[in-house]
Amino acid sequence: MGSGIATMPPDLYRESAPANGVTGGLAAISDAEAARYHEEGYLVVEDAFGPGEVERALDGLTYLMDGGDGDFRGVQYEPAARDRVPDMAVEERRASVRKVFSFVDHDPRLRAISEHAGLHAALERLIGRPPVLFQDMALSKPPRMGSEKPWHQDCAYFNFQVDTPVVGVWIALDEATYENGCMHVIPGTHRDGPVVHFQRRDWQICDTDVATGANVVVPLRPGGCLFFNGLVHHGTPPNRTDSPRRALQLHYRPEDIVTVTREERLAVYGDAGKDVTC
Ligand SMILES: O=C(O)CCC(=O)C(=O)O
Repeated sequence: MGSGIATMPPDLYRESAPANGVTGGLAAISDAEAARYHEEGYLVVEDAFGPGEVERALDGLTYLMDGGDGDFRGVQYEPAARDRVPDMAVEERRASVRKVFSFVDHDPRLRAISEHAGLHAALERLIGRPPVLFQDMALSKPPRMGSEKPWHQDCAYFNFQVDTPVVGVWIALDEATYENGCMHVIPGTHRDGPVVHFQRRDWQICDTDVATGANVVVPLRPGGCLFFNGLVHHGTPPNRTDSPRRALQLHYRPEDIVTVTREERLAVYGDAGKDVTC
């Protein structure tokens, strides 16, 4: 079996043609865009959120990172910085955050974006039923330190029956570029269903199973967002720049779904008894 400290192959994320986006914000999502989402497994919307909404979301994150809510425990730091966090000055501490999670009940500015009426209308169009938020996080790639999130399917992490229509919403809070680790997706892969994941650099699709030739890169300006199917293959390379790359990632599902046990999920997405040469 491979080790969890495998290094990233050099050509895993290509600077291919950027994904086509819808302009005109969330209201511009029509039946044609919804059909494209179902076909390709993703939809890019430029200017989905305004500068004020982005600024309020960043303020909410800063408040939680700085300990503004004494009950909040959802801050995770980059592994390379973790040991030094207690001795860091506030700016360095903020710049070392990798993830902030489960925040909607701790900050009204972040809750507001998760309940945004235009976002919910768009999600209802994509899901076909009213959306229910079930996971909320902010993903930060600190300058030079922010690490790769290897290619994966998000549904490999959720204990839901395979055909559950899960939609991820990835909202850029900084400009997201190829260089600083923006999203990459492989169109249409959701239609092939679940694939086996391996515990390597993370819980991920085997690098040699990734169809890198079909990779699409998703650069976004702040306030732009990516809707993506819970089964579409996606990943992000490391941040190789001197600027942070911060984003919100919210996951929605319909109200009525069938859940499965962890063991049942791993029987579908896990590598037990399968090709362990990855
Ligand atoms: O924002 C990132 O770097 C990766 C997000 C992602 O794909 C995930 O957390 O599932």
